[in-house]
Amino acid sequence: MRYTGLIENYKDRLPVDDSTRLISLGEGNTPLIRLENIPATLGKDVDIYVKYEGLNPTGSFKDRGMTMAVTKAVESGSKAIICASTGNTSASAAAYAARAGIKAFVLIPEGKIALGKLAQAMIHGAVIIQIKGNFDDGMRLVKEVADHAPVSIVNSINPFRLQGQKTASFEIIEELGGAPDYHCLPVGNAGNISAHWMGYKEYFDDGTANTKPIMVGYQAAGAAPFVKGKMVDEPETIATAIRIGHPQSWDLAHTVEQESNGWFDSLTDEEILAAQKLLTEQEGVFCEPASATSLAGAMRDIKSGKIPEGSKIVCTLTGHGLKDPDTAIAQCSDEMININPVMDEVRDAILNNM
Ligand code: AN7
Repeated sequence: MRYTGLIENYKDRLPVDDSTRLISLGEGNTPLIRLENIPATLGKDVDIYVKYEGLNPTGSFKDRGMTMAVTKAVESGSKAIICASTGNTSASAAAYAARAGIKAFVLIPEGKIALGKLAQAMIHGAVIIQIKGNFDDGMRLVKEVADHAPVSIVNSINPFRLQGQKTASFEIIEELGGAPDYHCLPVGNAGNISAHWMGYKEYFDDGTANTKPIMVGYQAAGAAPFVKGKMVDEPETIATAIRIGHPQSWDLAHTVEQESNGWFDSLTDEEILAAQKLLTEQEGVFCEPASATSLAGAMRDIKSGKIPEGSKIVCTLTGHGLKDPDTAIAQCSDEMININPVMDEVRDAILNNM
């Protein structure tokens, strides 16, 4: 049967009925790829899978939440949606609004969103409002303006977002035949880690899965409120997707930590970029910097033994590497070989680099 998106696939577990017009681009059903080369380099006997959410229609996990949020906005008669965004939410909102035939307004931090995401928001016809401030400023403004203009907020404070995003856990349990031992995610607002936990609990409570994973959230060192135990006013990281200092799902995320016996930790920008490159070079999987935070953290905790040998680990790769071409190219720019257009020089380039 033709796959037509996660709402259709899980309609018994989502707040829709037969009369709901579904706004879908075929999101969900993303690959769960078993790493074949990286585990050996860690010198540990572990089974690592990456859930490649970059293969959603707009290239990030946001589409899982956006299909639900926009479906419900349209159902309630809304003609416009609004979000603050570090990039991916704006790309997703723009695309789903286009699909629905409604307007999208997106507030983005000036100069701090990756090129691919900006291109997406622009080409889909969103109204782009750049602010001289960061994501947290944008989020504050969105909450304020929603009381003064006819717009539906589609940030993850919209509960339908988390409903859609919980389906990633359903897919993982179905593919693995049970929950993993550990599930590692990059954390910004902490909506996604909270949504995943909802999904795991739902399948556990109805007996579809016999266990629940330990949830581990990794942040960028310059934007790590959950590690510091307090809000961060000037968040800074190369992983612009998670350049967030005032997470919206603060309480939910702490509940996840307690209920799952999990933890939060942080990674430097160098560690994040190294994991991104390792994954591209060793496994052929290209994710954006923020996404590599999950793998970087998992590798560190596997090496130290905090995540024990014998574990089955899922790392969510939240967004596609093509979202941020500038950072990818900057990492590799000295590796290019420049030659004259003659065969000898091509041959030498090959033989010198075998
Ligand atoms: C690639 O687009 O907040 O912890 O405005 O784009 O659920 O916030 C993006 C977040 C991880 C963090 N990885 O997820 C936005 C935005 C990527 C992301 C996160 C984001 P949450």
